[in-house]
Amino acid sequence: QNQHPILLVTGGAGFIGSNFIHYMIAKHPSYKIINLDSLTYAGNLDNLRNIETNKNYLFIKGNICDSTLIQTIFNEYNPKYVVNFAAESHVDRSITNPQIFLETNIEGTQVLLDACRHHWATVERKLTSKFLQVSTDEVYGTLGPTGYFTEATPLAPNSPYSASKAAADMFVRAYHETFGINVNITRCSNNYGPYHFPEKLIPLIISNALEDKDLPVYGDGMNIRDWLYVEDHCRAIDLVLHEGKPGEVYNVGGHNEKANIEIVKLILKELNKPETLIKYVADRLGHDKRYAIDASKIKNELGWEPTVMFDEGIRYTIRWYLEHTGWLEKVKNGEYTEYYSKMYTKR
Ligand code: NAD
Ligand code: TDX
Repeated sequence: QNQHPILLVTGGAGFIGSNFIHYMIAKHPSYKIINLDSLTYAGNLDNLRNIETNKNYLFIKGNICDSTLIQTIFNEYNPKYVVNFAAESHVDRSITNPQIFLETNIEGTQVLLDACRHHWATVERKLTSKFLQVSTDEVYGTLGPTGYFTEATPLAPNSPYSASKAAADMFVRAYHETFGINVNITRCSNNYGPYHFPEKLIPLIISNALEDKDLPVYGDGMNIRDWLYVEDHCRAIDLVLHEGKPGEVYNVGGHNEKANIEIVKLILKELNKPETLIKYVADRLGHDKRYAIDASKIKNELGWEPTVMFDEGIRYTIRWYLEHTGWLEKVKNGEYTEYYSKMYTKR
């Protein structure tokens, strides 16, 4: 077990989870990685094609809310580490259908925590095993024109998505305080990079611009997000998993604040497409104005800093999409087309 630690990754077929599995397989060749994913619309095994046959990798299709399945996996594989990415992750979908966000994001997290509680009951396991919850800066709510979220910022979620992530964070905290299991929570800002599903701003804009379709910009386009290249996030998770202090929360961010409209114009410029494609549309309900992360704790305690500059990361990402038009076309299947027309027609 110590020589070949078992890492259970949930939601590993999604955007960040699949990038994380690629990262960990290369970084820790002695680890056995189990990817548990229910393959919702956002789960895509094409993200993992080149490692499918790796002997250190196993995929299990299943739901994190299924406590019987989770117990079976724990009994059979005895994971040392659990990293929970599995979630409903899109704010707009949480506005149209909040219920599934409660189920997956809150109940699912609690089911995983319960398995850890039962399987890591000895003092030794409490010290050597870890549950890492991949959370988000959105749990802190929204900022005015200045200031940053620190780990001490009170939670004030504004969307059903962020409310469900905040509730899950509270369960993680409670299981640490009450049952003594070793946990960390990471709260990261907006990620971008390969395998990002085209319901999210950056891949949606790239995908529409390539087809010369309207580029929907919510409100005045002046909402600000702090963008981080996905591999920098994966490196932060790896570091917190191995070196994070028990029970601690770590913010992760790019120090890279950009207004949405800036991003859209930059993508248009890179693709040599006209700004006339931009279409200002009705704003998102409860739209958070600005996110910005103070990542000094993870820098001072664990030595983590972002390494990919935005200009470089976004160019690489655009090139990736240009070189993976087959991947993009495949994910824009029936479900996506239906979602897209519901979301954007007459908006
Ligand atoms: P994603 O939507 O691309 O992927 C989610 C994955 O979870 C999919 O593969 C999906 O099939 C799987 N899944 C959903 N419900 C499940 C269930 N009940 N059981 C098992 N698997 C299930 O999301 P993402 O953007 O990769 O985000 C991953 C995690 O990181 C989420 O927890 C999200 O809250 C968090 N996060 C995301 C960002 C971001 O910018 N994307 C930033 C900070 C934090
Ligand atoms: O078509 C669009 N037009 C638009 O103007 C879309 C999809 C988005 N936007 C705006 C809304 C946001 O201000 O762009 C910004 C980014 O939107 P999203 O890509 O939907 O991301 P966001 O809502 O910021 O949330 C993301 O970052 C934090 C992830 O989806 C979350 O899972 C993560 O927790």
